[in-house]
Amino acid sequence: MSKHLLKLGGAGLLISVSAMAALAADTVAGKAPPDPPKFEAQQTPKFVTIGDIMEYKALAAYHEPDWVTQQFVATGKLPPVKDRLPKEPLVYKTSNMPDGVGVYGDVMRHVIGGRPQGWNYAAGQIQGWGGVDIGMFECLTRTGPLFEIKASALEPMPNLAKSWDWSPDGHVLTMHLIEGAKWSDGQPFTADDVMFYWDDNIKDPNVKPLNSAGPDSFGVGTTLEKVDDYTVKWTFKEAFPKQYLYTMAYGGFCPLPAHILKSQHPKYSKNTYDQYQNAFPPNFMDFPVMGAWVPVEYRPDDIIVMRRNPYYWKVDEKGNQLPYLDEMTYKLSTWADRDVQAVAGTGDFSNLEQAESYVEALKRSADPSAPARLAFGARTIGYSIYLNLSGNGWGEPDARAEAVRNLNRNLDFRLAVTSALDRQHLGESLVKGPFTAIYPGGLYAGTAFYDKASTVYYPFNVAVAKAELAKAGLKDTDGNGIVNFPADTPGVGGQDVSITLLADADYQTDKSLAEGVIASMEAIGLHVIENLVGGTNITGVQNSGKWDWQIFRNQSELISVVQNTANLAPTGPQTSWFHRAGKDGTVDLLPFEKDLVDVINKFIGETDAGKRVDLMKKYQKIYTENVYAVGLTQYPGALIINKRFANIPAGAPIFMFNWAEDNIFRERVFVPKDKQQNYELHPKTLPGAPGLGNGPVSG
Ligand code: BQZ
Repeated sequence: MSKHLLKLGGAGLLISVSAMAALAADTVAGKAPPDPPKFEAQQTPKFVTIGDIMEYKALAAYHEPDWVTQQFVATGKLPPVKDRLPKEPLVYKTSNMPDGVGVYGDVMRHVIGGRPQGWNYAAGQIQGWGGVDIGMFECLTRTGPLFEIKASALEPMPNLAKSWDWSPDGHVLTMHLIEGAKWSDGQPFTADDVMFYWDDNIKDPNVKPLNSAGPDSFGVGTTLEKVDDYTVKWTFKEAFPKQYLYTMAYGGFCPLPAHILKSQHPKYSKNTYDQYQNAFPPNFMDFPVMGAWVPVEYRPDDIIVMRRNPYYWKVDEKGNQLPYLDEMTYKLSTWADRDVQAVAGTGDFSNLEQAESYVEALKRSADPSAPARLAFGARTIGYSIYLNLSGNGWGEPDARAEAVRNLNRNLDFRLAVTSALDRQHLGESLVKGPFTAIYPGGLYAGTAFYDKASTVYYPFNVAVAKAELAKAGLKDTDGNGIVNFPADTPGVGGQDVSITLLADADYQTDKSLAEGVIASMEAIGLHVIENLVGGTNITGVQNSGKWDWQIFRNQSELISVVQNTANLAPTGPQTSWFHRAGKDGTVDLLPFEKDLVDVINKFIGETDAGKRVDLMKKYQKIYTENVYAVGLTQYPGALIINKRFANIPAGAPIFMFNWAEDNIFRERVFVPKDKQQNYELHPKTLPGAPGLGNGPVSG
């Protein structure tokens, strides 16, 4: 515009300067975001390759805790360890273990804010988060530990899938599963478990696994078939879509035991889908897993106790069967209490992620005699306002909600919302100091694919926000300080604009940010109403689409890009967190969203590193210029671990490709003999037979 005005000459110029001043005052102008404040406390990982960490190899001899040999093997209750392990176990290399080969014993005492609904992860049940599901369910590949992999060698780690080959044209991926591995009840793990997870859970429209992997998460039109007991074959429409190997890690493809679940599935029984989902309540103990620990006891609202898996298929280079820790416990409390107990030493682990607790935690752990150490990682905790962009019925909106969706789909409206936010103040209202950074939205500053020059930031400016609201057709027609829907808006014409804001009641940070957003919107005449939902319900509400706006703690795709890449845009009907298919099964993409989907699909099939970087620059520009979501703040998390634990990798972020409960290889963590405590609740016991009310057994 200004260029236009300048051409007008003398008189025009006079008008133009004041007009420009007036216009400049109220016209939105994107600019480069400010650099995050320097944060010296951040630790750096020791970068390696995957080959430096692990391999699959048969060893000459294997070992286990002496009490297992004496109480279970010698008494014939268990076969010898060598017969419980696969042909070639996964072997962790000593050189990558910070404190070397460990010793058996002790427990890691977690405190969590979630509550278990049951063990049926495949049908979307929650196990309580906080590392419960991450520890129980192993996946085809693994990505948590990739924070320590050199960028030039970055690729998903093999896990249950020990190797894979691409066909020359890149459309077929043949995947080789670990051979001879067993579930924790001794039953064989085979391709049938993988096929049951794919055919009867991911592909079954009536079933939605936890963490929302849907068939489109692996590419529209992708197929999977069994070749033999230890080989499966993927066929993709795209060529070399290596991205999907990341999606096959935690949360995307973590098979559950077909020999336990199949008989409860409606396809193979008289059960309804509801009965299938609820077939394994939390008091169904010794539920078979491929993970290192098995749930043996559950006391509602109190605790989940897990004992070592005698069939765990990973060892160290000395042939010691992992894990080293015999027990894992999860105290059922609150997320805030997790920090308090970890710092106090009554709990052993916490992801310090709620900025409000930082000062106290830092003060307490600064004392040399403090029981826990606290280590900051990169700025990978970030919050956004997600605006529901579905204009074709996702979440069955009423007239008011429909009107809000149409506003959300209006760029001027989104420009008003983003310009009304004083992010500096928002961040400092959580915690003072160099922690929080202004986050415009999109990819995070400090991450691999972030490009400052491609990031558009609309600074805080109330006058601009109000002007943009007016441009979106919103004026306060009844003078009560709240703008009104235009008179011709179906069903709500002339009424005050009111917007619901979904937020997770279990996190102080989510609530603080919601209050900050509500106050900021009130200042420009938008009436925002908080809808706090906690516990196991929030995930359901998020997926239902029954919300206008939500405070969202961003997931890994905005940090790593390569993890869950498909979630970066509505590449499929169910892949986006805030724009899913409406009644007719289609996603009513906005024009710039079509560009985002196109960029992401190109990225998924692109193998050239330089082109991938350029694609992400384009993504960031389109995302931030169009305020696809409204970024709020970004800050580093800190890992709090009790000082008696060894083998904690340096610089492990609490969140990047996955949470620290995965990143630190808990199966390799140990407590030196002289530091071991008597905290185990069921010492020298192993999981018993799967079943309701069962529990741990001693030899
Ligand atoms: C970490 C994590 C391990 C889920 C969950 C929880 C759910 C979300 C998210 C985090 C918790 C802890 O996060 O906050 O520190 O232990 O469990 O799974 O917020 O409500 O749905 O995405 O991971």
